[in-house]
Amino acid sequence: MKTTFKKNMTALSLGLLATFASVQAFASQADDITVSAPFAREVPPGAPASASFMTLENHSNNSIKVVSADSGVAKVVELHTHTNDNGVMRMRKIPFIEVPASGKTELKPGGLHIMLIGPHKPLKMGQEVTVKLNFEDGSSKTVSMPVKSMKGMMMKHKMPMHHDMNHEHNMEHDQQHMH
Ligand SMILES: [Cu+2]
Repeated sequence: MKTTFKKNMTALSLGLLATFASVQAFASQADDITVSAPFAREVPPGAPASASFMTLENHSNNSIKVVSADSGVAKVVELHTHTNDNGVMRMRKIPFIEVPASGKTELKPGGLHIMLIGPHKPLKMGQEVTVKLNFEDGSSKTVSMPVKSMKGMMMKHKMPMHHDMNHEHNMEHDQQHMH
């Protein structure tokens, strides 16, 4: 269906093309991704890093990769995942975060996340920060999100429902919980 539409488009004037391009005809990967429930983790002064979490939903029939991210709040921004190394949670940098065709990828504590290394200032609950997601096709999406405290979430971690929130981010960096 898309192919037919594109063929027809070539017959149209450049002016029309420009008009359509801004809508749906040549949807970028950024247009095909919606972001829900984004937030960044509150960190105290001097903390080596924070992280951003969100759910990415892909509305296209092709898988889409986030290949990098930027943010004004930290010196370095990396895509990370956690691995369980004989019971020790470690995180490592990964080259991309993939969102399957017509599927969802959840970035959450203990799993995939966007690492905000070297925050320029403490991230305080109630602040709003932005993180820019860069996709494989060169398009990007700027996501605005609140800063949230994870202390409440951490305290619930003995409940089975919240099992996957056990593992704080900085375990590899400092081998201890932040609070
Ligand atoms: Cu990390």
